[in-house]
Amino acid sequence: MKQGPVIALSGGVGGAKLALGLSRLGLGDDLLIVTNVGDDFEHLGLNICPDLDSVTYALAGLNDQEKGWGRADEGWRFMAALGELGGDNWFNLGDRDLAMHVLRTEALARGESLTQVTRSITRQLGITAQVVPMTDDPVRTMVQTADGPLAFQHYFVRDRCEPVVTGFEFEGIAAARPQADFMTALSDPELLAIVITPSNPFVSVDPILALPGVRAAMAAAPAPVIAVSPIVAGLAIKGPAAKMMAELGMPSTALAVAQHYGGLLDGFVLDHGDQDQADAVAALGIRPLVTKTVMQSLEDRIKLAEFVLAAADELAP
Ligand code: FO1
Repeated sequence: MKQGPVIALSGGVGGAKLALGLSRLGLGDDLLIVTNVGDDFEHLGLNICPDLDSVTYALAGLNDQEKGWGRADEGWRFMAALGELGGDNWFNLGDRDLAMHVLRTEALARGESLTQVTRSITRQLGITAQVVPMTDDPVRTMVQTADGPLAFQHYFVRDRCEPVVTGFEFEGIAAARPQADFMTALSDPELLAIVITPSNPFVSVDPILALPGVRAAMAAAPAPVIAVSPIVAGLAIKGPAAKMMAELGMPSTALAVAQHYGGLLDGFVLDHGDQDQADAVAALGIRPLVTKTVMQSLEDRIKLAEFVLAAADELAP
């Protein structure tokens, strides 16, 4: 295993799975997981950061594998009491998960940055990889729909991804500064790979790519950029990516995801089920990389992570 920094861009569930695989390769704090904050929102006076929490809980082995978000062995007495008191209960906050939101909200109110509070919490949980927000500035994903704009969690949770999507807007993105360690790692001559995890391209990865200076820094980076398709045989493993693609007039295919990322990519990982799209990916000037991309077990997560880094080694200039 060559040593050197590896950057992974991650959203929630799918990204967190590959992030966990990468974190088991002995990279230590050479692994930098840059996480989307566009899903973040203030709710009941709490600063909620779903993608940071999905990655943190996954790496700490605390995540609920069925739901894909929040903690395992969770209790819902807070939610029950909230309901009794007539509180806003469309967004489920588990009793143990609540500690994360209360601690983070208190730290941010004290003036700590999201980077700082995330570093304290991940260290406390024994996570050796670096987990950072994509920026410490406020960015909020708004989902444009046929009936007007929706805050992300209203679209995703309250309205169960049912509204028809017409586009996205990342409020605050123009003034947002990419997180410092992220930009430093992008210009590190020892950088081994930039991995775009199989998260939702539109609402998990695009916010990171839309940060001023990030695309240019990725293009100039010495390391290959490899994305893992979140679409397998026309379906998203989890979440609304395929539905969004259909509503945006795109085919819900792995190839369409490769086209969406375009010239940014050196390699694109397809599942065996999409082998037939490999030539079309190659025609884009992107190296098609075919393997099993569906991650059910920890073994799957580690194997896919190894595959991606081996491909990066091969694609390195
Ligand atoms: N997703 C849901 O579908 N329903 C929920 O009630 C819900 C609560 C929740 C609480 C904390 C948290 O960190 C995530 C939560 N999520 C919930 C998932 C969240 O909406 C998504 O993980 C991301 O925003 C998209 O990846």
